[in-house]
Amino acid sequence: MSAILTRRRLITGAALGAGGLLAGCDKLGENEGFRKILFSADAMNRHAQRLLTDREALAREFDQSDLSPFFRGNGSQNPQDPNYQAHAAANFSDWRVAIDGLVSRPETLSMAQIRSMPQRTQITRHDCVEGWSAIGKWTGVPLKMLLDQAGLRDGARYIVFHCADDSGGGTQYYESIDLIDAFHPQTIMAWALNDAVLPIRNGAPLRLRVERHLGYKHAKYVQRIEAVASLDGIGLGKGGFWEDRAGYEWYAGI
Ligand SMILES: Nc1nc2c(c(=O)[nH]1)N[C@H]1C(S)=C(S)[C@@H](COP(=O)(O)O)O[C@H]1N2
Ligand SMILES: [Mo]
Repeated sequence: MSAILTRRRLITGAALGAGGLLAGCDKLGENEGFRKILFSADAMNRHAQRLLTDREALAREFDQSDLSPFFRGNGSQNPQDPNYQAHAAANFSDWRVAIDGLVSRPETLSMAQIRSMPQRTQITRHDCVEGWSAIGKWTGVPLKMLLDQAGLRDGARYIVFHCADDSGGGTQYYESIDLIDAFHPQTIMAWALNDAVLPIRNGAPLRLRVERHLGYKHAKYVQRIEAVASLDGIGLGKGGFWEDRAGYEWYAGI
C-alpha cells in the first residue's frame, strides 16, 4: 500500500473519531504540524499500522453476473447428528444461537430475531484450500451487531464459533477469529445464499462469512458464538477444527 494511501487511512481514522469530518482530510494532511505527528512513529509502529490498515480493507465484491451457477458444498454437507436432523425436519423454526462467554448480556436468539436485525448483502469469492473457488451472494446480520448487542467484556480477544456437525471422531466443527475480523464490515452471519434461504449443504440455518479468509474459517451450522480471552481452552488449543488436526494456519487471511 502506498504511503499516501496509508496516510489517508490514518487521517480518516482520526477524522472519523472526531465525528466524521471526512471532508477535512486533505486539509489536515497538508498541515505540517499534523503531518509531523502522523510521521513521528518509529519504523515498527509504521509497520504495525500498515498491517492493521491492510486488515481493515474490504474483500472484492462482485456483480450479479459473476455468480457461480452452483455454489458447491465442502466438508459437512448434510450433518447426520440427530439434534441437527430434528431441527432440519422442522425447517429450523426452533433453532437458537447462543451468544455467550465474555459478554455482559448473554443471549439466545431465534432465526426470526436474527433476520429482523439490520442486514448486509455481499457478492464475494470463496476460496477453499483444496483448490476450488465459487462466487456467491450472501445475506446476513453483521457479526458486529450481535456482539454490540451482547456487549463484549474487557478481556475478550477472540470469537469462537461452535457448530452442530460432527466433523469426525465425535467432535463438532469449531473455528475462531480475532476482533479485527469480528468487527470487519463484511463479516456477517449469513442465512441466505443467492437470494434464497441457505441450503443445508452450505450451512443452514446460519453460517459465518469472513471474507478476507480462506474457506475453512467460514463456520457452518453455527449454534453458539462465544467470546473468549484465549484459545487455549478451545479444542486442542489452535483455534479451529482443522488447525488442531491438519496443521492449517489459524490466520488464513487472503
Ligand atoms: N461446520 C462446518 N463448517 C465448515 C466446514 C465443515 O465441515 N463444517 N467446512 C469448511 C470448509 S473447508 C469450507 S471450504 C467451507 C465450505 O462452505 P460451503 O459448503 O458453503 O461450500 O465451509 C467451511 N466450514
Ligand atoms: Mo475448504
